[in-house]
Amino acid sequence: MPLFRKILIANRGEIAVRVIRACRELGIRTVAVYSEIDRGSMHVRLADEAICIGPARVADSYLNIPSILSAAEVTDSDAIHPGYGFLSENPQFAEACSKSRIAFIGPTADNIRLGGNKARAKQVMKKHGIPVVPGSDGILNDKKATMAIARKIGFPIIVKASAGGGGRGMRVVYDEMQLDQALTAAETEAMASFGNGDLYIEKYIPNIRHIEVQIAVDREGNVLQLGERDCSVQRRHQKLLEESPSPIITEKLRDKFGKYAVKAAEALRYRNLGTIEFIFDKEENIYFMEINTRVQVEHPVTEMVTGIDIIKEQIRLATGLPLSIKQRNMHLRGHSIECRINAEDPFTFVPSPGKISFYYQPGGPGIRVDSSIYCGYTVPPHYDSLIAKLIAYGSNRKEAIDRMRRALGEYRIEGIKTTIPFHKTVLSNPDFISGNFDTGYLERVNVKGP
Ligand code: MV4
Repeated sequence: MPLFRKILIANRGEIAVRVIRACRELGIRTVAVYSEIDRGSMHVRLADEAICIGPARVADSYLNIPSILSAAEVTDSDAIHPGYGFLSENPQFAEACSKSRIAFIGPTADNIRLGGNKARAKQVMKKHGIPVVPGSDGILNDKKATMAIARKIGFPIIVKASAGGGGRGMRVVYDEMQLDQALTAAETEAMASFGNGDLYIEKYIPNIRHIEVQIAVDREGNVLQLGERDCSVQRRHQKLLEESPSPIITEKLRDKFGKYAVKAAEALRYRNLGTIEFIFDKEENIYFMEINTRVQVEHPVTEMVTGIDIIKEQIRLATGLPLSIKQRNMHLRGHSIECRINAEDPFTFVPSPGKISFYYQPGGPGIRVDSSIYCGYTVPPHYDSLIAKLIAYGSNRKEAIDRMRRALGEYRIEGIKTTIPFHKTVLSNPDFISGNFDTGYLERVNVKGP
């Protein structure tokens, strides 16, 4: 089966550049789309063709389905890669692509729909014997019944939005007295954020590690699991640093995570790239949390330790080709860490858009930079503040840390504030170095300026 001839990338920034790179290696032509403010962006310069899709506001450009489909039609593109964010997890968009006879490079619309219905996805997992956190069976109906469930599972509990993500519509409830108010607040927030107020509850588990497993599935349903990523270094539900493998996962546990991930993909009849997210607690319990139906920001750490180009694999799978490697031939080698470089104040995380007046990017052994910035580029205020990903590879975790620290020291971005100083602090923190951290780590160590 021939690969696509021409792919339109419905995204911007580093992920658009990342997809263009994969396409070029595969011999596929690329079309960049851009908003009026992104005319001078790197993805526009690197693609074979570029087409303006509207004003800076995302609703008018990167989220504008008719505009993007028109761009695909006029450029005679045969597929669309959605990247992450924007339209990547919009089932209507995936369906609209198919209706226009354009391949959507991602899972099926039904996969996306189920991934976006977290209470339902959890039920499917439970039915197939994958452990889930004890809680309500599906979404909540009325407050009286909810109180009974909460009493049964025991406080603290956590209220979550079924359509949720990014911590919105989420509330931790420590006693009965707070429950009613928390439900009202969570529902209002979920309704405002997702247009859907459905909630579910589960036991709140303190001091968790966020462990996720990358999967890739072909048209026949064969599943490859590419090992885990540890994404426990996060602040306000924003991941800041990820690594693979996790420093606390043994071979035996890795096997368990991998088996659950494969089983989850099969249970959901999943296709293409995805990530199965788990909660891992102090007692080494593993619980399914949710499935992400897109390529993720942190995919490079998996690429470094598996040697598999995940984006090329994703494009091949979307064409209908089989997996390029068998599970038994895939081995994890070495260690990789990714630092997200955001255009933000490194200690308050307040966005810092503006013009980059000087730029020097690190390199040398084991260093990779995925970015879309250059000297003279102006970071616009309209979009996500991620401007670069600094990825280090080493034969072991220590070497990866040493290389990351060395690279952070070389990196020069002037004119705007970035999170580079934050990462320097984390990479020198004894708890981080010993692998002793969880999702509450940043709140506790209270990382301060140099
Ligand atoms: C949890 C949890 C503890 N117990 N679920 C889910 C979405 C992700 N962004 C955070 N999530 C969590 N789910 C159960 N059953 C802890 C988190 C969590 C968290 C919760 C409240 C405040 C900050 C948090 C930071 C990381 C993870």
